[in-house]
Amino acid sequence: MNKTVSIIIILALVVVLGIIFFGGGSDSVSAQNVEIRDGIQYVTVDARGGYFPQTSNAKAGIPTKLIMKTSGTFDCSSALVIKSLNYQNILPQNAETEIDLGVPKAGEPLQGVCGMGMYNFQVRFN
Ligand SMILES: [Cu+2]
Repeated sequence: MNKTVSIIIILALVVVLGIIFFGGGSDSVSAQNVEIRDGIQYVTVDARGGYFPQTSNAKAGIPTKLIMKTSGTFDCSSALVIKSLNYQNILPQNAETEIDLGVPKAGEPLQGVCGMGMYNFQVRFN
């Protein structure tokens, strides 16, 4: 009897922990690619067959750099256009390309598109 009770308690704990981890995880999907190091905010976007995550949430009012990460990127997501920065570049196939975003203002999201306008991503600043 005691064994059964402890098994049930362990199972319940596993379920609760799972909800905490996975529930919290899905909520912070776009926050995982944003980090602040030495007062500089880095937003990392993967470019390969599109841009991931498609929407990132970052803080406004902090010097910010966009890191475009390619790995074996042979498709047109390597042809990056950011109109608001007058930025147009072919990203190397395997690299982390740093793009200075200055100090973004709240409510002015950054939009990136591929050269063909097929894939896009945005970084929101709050
Ligand atoms: Cu494209």
